[in-house]
Amino acid sequence: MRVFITSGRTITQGRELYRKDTPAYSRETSRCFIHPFDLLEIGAEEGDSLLLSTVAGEEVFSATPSEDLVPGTIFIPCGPHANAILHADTHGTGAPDYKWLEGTLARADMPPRSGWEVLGEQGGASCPQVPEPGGDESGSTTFRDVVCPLCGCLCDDLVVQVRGGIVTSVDNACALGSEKFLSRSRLCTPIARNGEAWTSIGFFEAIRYAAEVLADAERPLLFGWSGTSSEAQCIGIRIAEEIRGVIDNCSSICHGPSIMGIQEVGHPGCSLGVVKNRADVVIYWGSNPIESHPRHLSRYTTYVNGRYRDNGHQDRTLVVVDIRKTDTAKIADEFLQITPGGDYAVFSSLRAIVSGHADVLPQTIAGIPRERLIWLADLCKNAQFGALFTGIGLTQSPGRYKNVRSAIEFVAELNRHTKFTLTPMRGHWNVNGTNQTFTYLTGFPYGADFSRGTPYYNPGETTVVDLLGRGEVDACLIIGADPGAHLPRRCNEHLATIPTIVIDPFVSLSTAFADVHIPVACVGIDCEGTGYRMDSIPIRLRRVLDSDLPTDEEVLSQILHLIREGARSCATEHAISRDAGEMMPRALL
Ligand SMILES: Nc1nc2c(c(=O)[nH]1)N[C@H]1C(S)=C(S)[C@@H](COP(=O)(O)OP(=O)(O)OC[C@H]3O[C@@H](n4cnc5c(=O)[nH]c(N)nc54)[C@H](O)[C@@H]3O)O[C@H]1N2
Ligand SMILES: Nc1nc2c(c(=O)[nH]1)N[C@H]1C(S)=C(S)[C@@H](COP(=O)(O)OP(=O)(O)OC[C@H]3O[C@@H](n4cnc5c(=O)[nH]c(N)nc54)[C@H](O)[C@@H]3O)O[C@H]1N2
Ligand code: SF4
Ligand SMILES: [Mo]
Repeated sequence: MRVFITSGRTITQGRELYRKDTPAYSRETSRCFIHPFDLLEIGAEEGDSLLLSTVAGEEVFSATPSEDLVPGTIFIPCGPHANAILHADTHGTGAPDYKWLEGTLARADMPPRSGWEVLGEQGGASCPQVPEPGGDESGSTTFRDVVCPLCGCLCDDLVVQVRGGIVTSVDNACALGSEKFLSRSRLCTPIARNGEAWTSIGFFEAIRYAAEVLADAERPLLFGWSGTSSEAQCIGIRIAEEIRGVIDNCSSICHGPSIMGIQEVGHPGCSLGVVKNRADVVIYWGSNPIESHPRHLSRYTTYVNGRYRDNGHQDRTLVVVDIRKTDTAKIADEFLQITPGGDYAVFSSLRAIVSGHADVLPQTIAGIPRERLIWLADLCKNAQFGALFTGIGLTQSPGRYKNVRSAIEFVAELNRHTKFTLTPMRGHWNVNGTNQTFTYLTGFPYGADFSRGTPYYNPGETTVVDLLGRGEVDACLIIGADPGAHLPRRCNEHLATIPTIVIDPFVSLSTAFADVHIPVACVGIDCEGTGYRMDSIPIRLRRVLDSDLPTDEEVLSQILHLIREGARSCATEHAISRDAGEMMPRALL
């Protein structure tokens, strides 16, 4: 049976983000949501194994019936299973077809594989079990006004309880944020891979190896940065400049196309505080905040009272546009179900309506009746203050940056009549920070290539999926991202063949491809750092735990220092010593 395959966030997938080494994570990322009619057609039931095949490969999933989908459509929670069947073509934009794949569906006999098994086939090796951190039983401390280092909402009202060196409870956070604070999947010493086995090594050795590998590479790539502080990002950019490498961040696969749209037609943005105080019309388009930014509605939009909105959601109209009836769609005042990839046509139609040309439109546009669009255009035009929030349903589907460009042009048209703004629903807590620091230091928001000595930027060429997909990179540093879980298989297959260094406080699926994994203090939990909220407001993250681990800033500074010292020994000629070396004294780092 032929099917259309799309992928995205679920609450369970988000809760397990910091436990990707557990069976619970693999169980969630190997589910596929499917309409009951489709299950009936192939004679399968809930929990049965289904084989999805595409041009890139095949993978087994477990069936979960869902009437939120249109028949013929499959939804997969994002992770290693979805990406095992995804090709690495970005159509010159940097963002792969996460939301738009065609394939076939059949029944299967074998159960779904674990994440490690999927990556094993791509050349990875599963990480050793990490010890449970045990703390002393010293008294408990309560930290208030703690900032959550998970999503672009950067909620700053958490209350965190610490006892015996571990976080024991988190109040006010959503399920995603709490689980990050509570996760125990942490490494405490660097590990180096030796075939299928892992050895603990010292920090100094690990850092020296990283410096040597990067200095020796012809086409090194430094990727990630959304999960770390802006201070660390700035040091990363200096390393890239020093080694004439490419530095890219998660934007390229995420809201990079939003930035491309903004580069063409500008950004009618505002702070979230303005939305909270003024907005009477709120639209989420290709975005499902109930599962991706769970407190967005209660802190900034629909459910919160504002200075000019005394009665929270009674004063506001909530509209959702999506291809599925998501949990956000279910609580909306109006839900418009659009056919996949239909956004450009719908924004163009809305612009036509607002500028007085409704008569030229056909009866239905991308599955939405013309009358409904006339209603939506009127609602927006008559708003006192409107806020349009755009998700990656727009940037990872056909049209990409043109969808966002068209959305901005619609908002510009509305601003002839009223006040309307547009804000991309930025994903990671500091992905916006990457765009701030990258633009400030290189002139470009992501994908900055220093091979010519001066920065060069071309999405689709100097972006992570394209560089790895083409097999162009000969060494990679991964920090604050997890390609093992989140990039198309072809990219990981290439990572498996080159020296790869992972800097991450947690065990990640990218550990599977690491020659060396350097654990660090986690920003917002073990150390401070600056992050930029989705509306570009910088917020200082706090520290709640004492940690002996070096910070990202310290490890990167040391790598930069060694590179500048000319630490060009032949990393390729002699393998690094596997003896557990001394941990680097803090003062030296
Ligand atoms: N639980 C959880 N939360 C997260 C993350 C996580 O991994 N897990 N990651 C964070 C990150 S990195 C990001 S970028 C954000 C993303 O947050 P969202 O933007 O909410 O991400 P998705 O759920 O991937 O996609 C949003 C919606 O796009 C819809 N969609 C698919 N195709 C189309 C289309 O053609 N048109 C339209 N209009 N809609 C379409 C999907 O049905 C989906 O509901 O979430 C952040 N929060
Ligand atoms: N199939 C499918 N795949 C997708 C998507 C999809 O919709 N469908 N969405 C895509 C999108 S939008 C994105 S942004 C990517 C997700 O992008 P990724 O960046 O891969 O997302 P995470 O798994 O959250 O990775 C963040 C990493 O940062 C680490 N980290 C946390 N705190 C710190 C810290 O203080 N320091 C350091 N050094 N590291 C830290 C975490 O342990 C984790 O390994 O996935 C993409 N992949
Ligand atoms: S909404 Fe985002 S920032 Fe706020 S608590 Fe949840 S994960 Fe953390
Ligand atoms: Mo993202």
